[in-house]
Amino acid sequence: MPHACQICGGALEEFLDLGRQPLSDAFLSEHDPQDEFFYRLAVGACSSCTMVQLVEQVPREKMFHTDYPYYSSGSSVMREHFQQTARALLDTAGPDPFVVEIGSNDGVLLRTVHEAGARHLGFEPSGKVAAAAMEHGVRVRNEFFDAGTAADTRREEGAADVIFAANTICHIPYMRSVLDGIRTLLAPEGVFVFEDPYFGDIVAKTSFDQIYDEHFYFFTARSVQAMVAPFGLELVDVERLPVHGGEVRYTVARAGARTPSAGVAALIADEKARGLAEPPTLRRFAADTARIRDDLRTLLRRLRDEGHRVVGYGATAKSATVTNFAGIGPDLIEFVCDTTPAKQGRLTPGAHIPVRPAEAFADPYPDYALLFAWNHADEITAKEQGFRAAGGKWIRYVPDVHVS
Ligand code: JHZ
Ligand code: SAH
Ligand code: ZN
Repeated sequence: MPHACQICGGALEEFLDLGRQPLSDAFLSEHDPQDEFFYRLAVGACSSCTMVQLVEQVPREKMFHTDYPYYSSGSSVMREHFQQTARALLDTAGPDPFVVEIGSNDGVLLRTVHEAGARHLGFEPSGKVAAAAMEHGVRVRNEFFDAGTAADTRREEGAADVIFAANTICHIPYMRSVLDGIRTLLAPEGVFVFEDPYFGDIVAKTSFDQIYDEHFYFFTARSVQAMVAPFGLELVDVERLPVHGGEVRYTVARAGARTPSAGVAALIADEKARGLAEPPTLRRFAADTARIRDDLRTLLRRLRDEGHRVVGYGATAKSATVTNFAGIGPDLIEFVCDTTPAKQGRLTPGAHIPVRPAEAFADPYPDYALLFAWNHADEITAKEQGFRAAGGKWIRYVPDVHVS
């Protein structure tokens, strides 16, 4: 039996197997690295609605819980991005809007909405990041958004004029429940705006590390349009974004409420012309992924054998896929530095590489740094100019393995 598409029930055609993987954000205590949860990380495309998705689901409570360690405010570029996004959402909404965010994390976006005095509510199941938002005065419901909690909110607080989500909708396998909830909560003229990594960019850059437990769906304009239609919703605008390696911001409204922009049809036409979710493209993506894994492993082994010091930069969720797929452990990477207190002093999932504070990077500088947080390259290379000045070299693996 082939696996079934979580959107339409069609047959999934598996095109990439990244092997046995741990939870990407489960950083282990140095004393107790046992008892890790593993699952098979594989991706397929639906032969009917084209949605690209994982073939196995990890239960949501295993990923998103009190100690979830990703804090959105850890990047200055992302803070700025969400401040601008919040202002744009408020500018285009009518008077006295009610703004709801799904996956509000540490309040990186809703802080600006709150400071503007607007009514708002965040849904955030992960306890500590939710508490960080509340400390800034942001209103948060410490719950998963789904059909049930959306209906509660509609009853208690009325309809939402704007429902926003960043890097969250693609994390939710139970999409029919979510879209049912959107249909219930959204005001008649309201908009549902969400942004997530774009499968078109993932293929163009062979950024296979965007594939991990939390990233369940890999959206295209075509698959999103098909996904929302059965719920009386319509894709009315798309905007490409440079953040996180290339994303698309999708604007969805009730069917007939707004005229779709020309950009929607143009992006879908471009995806069809590229054969984006079609077998030849997906086979090439899988082959490119295997080549990058082999090149990276070969390079790291050579550097070790030549006696060079190599450290990782950014204990990203993405790096779990790279290290575990390529067999990169503490024998090849001395440690990974990261600014997040919740990750420091721990071991990376599966690969068990120690995570050290950012200050460890220059103490003293290594010969090479493997840039796991490649999506923040501009921000990081700007602040780490001393590394290059000291003769250090960056190793990148997106879109291919190279040293600079
Ligand atoms: P970053 C997470 O992915 C998980 P990750 C999640 N699934 C998702 O979709 C995205 O976020 C949004 C550190 N850092 O943003 C902070 C430095 O140390 O690439 C972070 O731990 N120094 C929700 O984890 C990590 O790197 C720096 O200067 O792949 C970056 O993680 C900067 C800028 C970051 O997301
Ligand atoms: N929007 C932020 C956070 C992304 S991290 C940003 O773009 O940086 C994804 C967040 O979604 C996590 O904090 C996680 O706890 C939350 N999340 C996961 N499933 C959710 C659901 N069903 N409803 C609301 N939030 C959810
Ligand atoms: Zn489908």
